[in-house]
Amino acid sequence: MDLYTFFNSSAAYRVRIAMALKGIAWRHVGVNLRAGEQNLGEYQTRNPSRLVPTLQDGDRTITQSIAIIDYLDAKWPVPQLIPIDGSSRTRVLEVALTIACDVHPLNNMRVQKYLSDPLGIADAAKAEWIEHWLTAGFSALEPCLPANGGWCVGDAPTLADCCLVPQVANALRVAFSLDPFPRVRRVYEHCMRREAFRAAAPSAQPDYVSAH
Ligand SMILES: N[C@@H](CCC(=O)N[C@@H](CS)C(=O)NCC(=O)O)C(=O)O
Repeated sequence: MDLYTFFNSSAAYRVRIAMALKGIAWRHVGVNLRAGEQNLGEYQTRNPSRLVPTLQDGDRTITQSIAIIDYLDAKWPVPQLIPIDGSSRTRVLEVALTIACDVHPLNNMRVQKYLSDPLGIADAAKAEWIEHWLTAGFSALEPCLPANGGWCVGDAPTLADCCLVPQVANALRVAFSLDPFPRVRRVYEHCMRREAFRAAAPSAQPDYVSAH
């Protein structure tokens, strides 16, 4: 199974966590977003959104990190990352979609680029933009998370944790303060104690380079 990934893509990071939690072996196929490889012919045909990740499983090509994790859950149900039913399913999806729909897209690379050119937004104003949407997103998440740490929902990792950890990692990369969000910080720290989350981290990837 091939995962088209980039070390600091947080959407790919979600899938890497899911694969590590399930113990699935996969082959790393690097798509260098900084070099614009997502826009090149071969990759664009595979993923017309020109975004990573893409999962290739035999003749199945799957895009969208949450659809990929849902696919993995169906094929390797242990551990189940999207609960089948009940209130925990709803809460897992609430947390995951707050991140994947309401926070992450606003600060994505192509959005940043568009703010610069053609809109001509200066770097300082772009930094404000990022801070603003991170604050809005984490403010929405904070009351949904457990007060005393642990996993986002229930007593095992789920899709919600797969989404939360990469978003926090992104925030820390731009020196965003988690001080107003103690629940977010506690869940993040709890997740990072588990080897699967560390193995999926940007710094553990073969294409990792340390410059931002
Ligand atoms: N909704 C998509 C988002 C994918 C996405 O935005 N990927 C980013 C990296 S985290 C990307 O490829 N960005 C390239 C660009 O902005 O040109 C998913 O969940 O898979």
